[in-house]
Amino acid sequence: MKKVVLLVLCVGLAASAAQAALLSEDWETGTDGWVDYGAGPFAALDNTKNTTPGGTWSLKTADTATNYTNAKDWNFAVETGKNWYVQWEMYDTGSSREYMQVQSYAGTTLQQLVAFGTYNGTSGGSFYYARVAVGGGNWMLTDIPRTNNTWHTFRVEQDDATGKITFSVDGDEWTATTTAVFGATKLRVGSGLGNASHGAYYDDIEFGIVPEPTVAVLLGLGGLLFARRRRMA
Ligand SMILES: [Ca+2]
Repeated sequence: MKKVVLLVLCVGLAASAAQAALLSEDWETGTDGWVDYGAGPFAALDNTKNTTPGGTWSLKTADTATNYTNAKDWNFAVETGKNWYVQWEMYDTGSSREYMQVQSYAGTTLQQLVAFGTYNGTSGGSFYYARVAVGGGNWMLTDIPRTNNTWHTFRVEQDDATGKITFSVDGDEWTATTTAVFGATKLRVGSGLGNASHGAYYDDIEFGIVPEPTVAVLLGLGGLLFARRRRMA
């Protein structure tokens, strides 16, 4: 019995480590580790909107029509696991193009690019857009209603077993599939394209790995055994 509990607890610990976010950013201590994309204008810290409890700062993309700049990149040291998720808060002011991008490169070859946010709808467009650039539908209009000038919780999650990608805003889900399932090598905050001079605010970004179902089940089992042992003690 003891051995089983120990084994399950060990697996549980491993799963906890796997669950840990690879990246967590609330912009309260600067932009260390992030790299500006392009030649400017650049996204910059801003204290007029913020969603972090007790915090001050969010990242604001510049109001601009300039392409191929105005985004911040996080480069992962190695390609992440394929069961990734990314969650963030975004406050859109009526942009034509503002979104989060999960990019995957093999050397200089783009293997995949998944994006979610506003696209081709100045001051509106009624719904958010999702992109699966490789092995999917490229830009797709979701059925998730778009509302500007307020914070929303965006999330994208990839299931590596099925190729299903779940996009959601405040829990309202829309799904797509891809045949090109890869881990991330880069996270890009912002479209890097003109936003019709309506920049967006980004805050509380988290990127991590969803534990495999078997590990999650063992985790639950570990919890049950632990509870049982506590009762027995
Ligand atoms: Ca913040």
